[in-house]
Amino acid sequence: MSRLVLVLGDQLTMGAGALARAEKDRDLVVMAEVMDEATYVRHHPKKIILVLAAMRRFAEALRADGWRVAYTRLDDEAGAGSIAGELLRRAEAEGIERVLATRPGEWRLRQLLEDLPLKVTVLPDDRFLCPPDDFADWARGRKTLRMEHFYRMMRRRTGFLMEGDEPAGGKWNFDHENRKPATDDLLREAPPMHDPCAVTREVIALVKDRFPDHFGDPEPFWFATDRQGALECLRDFVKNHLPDFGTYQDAMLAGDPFLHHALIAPYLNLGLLTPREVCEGAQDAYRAGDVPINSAEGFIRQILGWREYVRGIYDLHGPGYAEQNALGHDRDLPGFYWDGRTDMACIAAVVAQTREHAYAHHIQRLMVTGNLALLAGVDPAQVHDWYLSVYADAYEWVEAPNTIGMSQFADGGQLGSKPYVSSGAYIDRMSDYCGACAYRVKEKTGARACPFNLLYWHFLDRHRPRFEGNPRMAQMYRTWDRMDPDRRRTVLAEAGDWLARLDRGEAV
Ligand code: FAD
Ligand code: DLZ
Ligand code: SF4
Repeated sequence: MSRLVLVLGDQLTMGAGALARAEKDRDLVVMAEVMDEATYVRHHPKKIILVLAAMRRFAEALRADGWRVAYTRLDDEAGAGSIAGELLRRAEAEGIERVLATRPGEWRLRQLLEDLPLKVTVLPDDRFLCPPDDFADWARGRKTLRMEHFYRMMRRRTGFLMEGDEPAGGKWNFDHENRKPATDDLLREAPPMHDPCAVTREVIALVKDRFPDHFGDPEPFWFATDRQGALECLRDFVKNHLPDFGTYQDAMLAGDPFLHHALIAPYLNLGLLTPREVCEGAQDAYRAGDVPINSAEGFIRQILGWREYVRGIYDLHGPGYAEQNALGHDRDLPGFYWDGRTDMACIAAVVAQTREHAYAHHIQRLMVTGNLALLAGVDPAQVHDWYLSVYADAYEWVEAPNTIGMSQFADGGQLGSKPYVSSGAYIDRMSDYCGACAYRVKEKTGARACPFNLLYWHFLDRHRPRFEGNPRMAQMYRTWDRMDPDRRRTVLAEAGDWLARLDRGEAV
């Protein structure tokens, strides 16, 4: 008997999940561009273009491979507008009631498949290197679920960067070598920018027409939209940037949004690249002597460690992950996260490149926009909504643990042992933003004092009962307590004034 084979927009991997179990000669692949998925948050136009163009090109590749594909475009009048509606419509039209699906990334869609009045078989998403049950086994009985422990288990289990039972290079983690600021370097290769193909150009026109008021520039559009293009990006990264990836991983430059980052998260998350082949690419380059261990290890840790770990945390937690608010923060997200209008040069730069490219690298997300939202006490649900909307690689399973857990400490510390907060000194050390800023990073009080300097102490002071017993934060509280009481009062009063101006919508 025939089955409908659901392929979602982020399941574009040949031979994976449901496609591995389906049969070309009797099953019908269902793919659908639907308004529900395009608007459950107000995605950046570049992300919508990327997903829809990649879906269309994947459908072409499936057909070329001999599959029958029922494809619905966003502007098809018969389209039902939702994944459930499309499955029901196709089931009725074809007289088929059985559905094969790959487990969706998000709880929202997992629930939708469960509720469907059809016979749905959900298969595991076998593109991940750690299946959910194995993560649950690893987590069972542990007091804390630290990424580093998970990562070592994954290194042993997969054999990546292992020499027998020992880690390559004699250490599991080379992070202490990976803290250098970058200098402007005209010789640094720019990442590959792909000219849109005819299919992509058609999607660009559609998205410009349908989502004119979503935050972000649809053009110039430069992402790859098929597997071939994604593989080219991976090869380019391994050759031109991986050797310096580790060393400059935490660096930020106003004039270069990309530095030595891989820019592959959108492709990994769509399924155009698999985590295994990406790790193999990095490992091969290390073994060939083209890439030093600090970079190979640092990069593989992001994929084999962090990416698999956040997936495991999201699955383990269950629905509602993004509703946590352990610190009770309730301030509205400032308007400058959307319009970039602020005197803070670092925030303005990150928002501008986010609008232009739907991209910011990890330290910009964590230590600039994330840091400020946490210090200012912004409602984590609104912060989550922003990150899920504005980046081309954003999907809840990966974005929410990074935002709610790592960046906003809204999970109460399940993911990190201390909050990622810093004063302006960290941003100054790792970037060139401060030189051009209206605020003064060296000033701790006064009208032009860097807001990060004021808010840092305000955060520590208002959350003292929760954090002062944390051994990793003891030094921060000692420094605060040694400060002259008058100065402490001034810092807190000025931080309060700054926040009040923010709340009144004044320019800050
Ligand atoms: P690189 O810096 O070159 O890293 C290589 C790869 O490692 C990435 O492509 C990614 O697949 C993986 N990786 C690195 N760090 C992480 C991490 N912390 N969690 C999971 N995978 C990681 N990543 C997403 O893929 N989608 C998101 O929606 C997302 N939201 C984030 C929100 C916040 C607040 C923060 C702090 C981080 C978020 N990240 C997210 C993680 C990380 O910032 C991005 O994966 C990375 O910036 C993507 O750019 P890149 O491909 O150039 O990565
Ligand atoms: C992100 C996205 C967008 C913008 N559009 C579609 C779509 O039209 N059809 C579809 O099948 N998937 C889309 N997606 C990806 C889904 O939102 C994604 O599968 C879920 O978020 C689960 O991770
Ligand atoms: Fe950002 Fe402060 Fe530096 Fe300005 S001075 S760029 S606000 S860290």
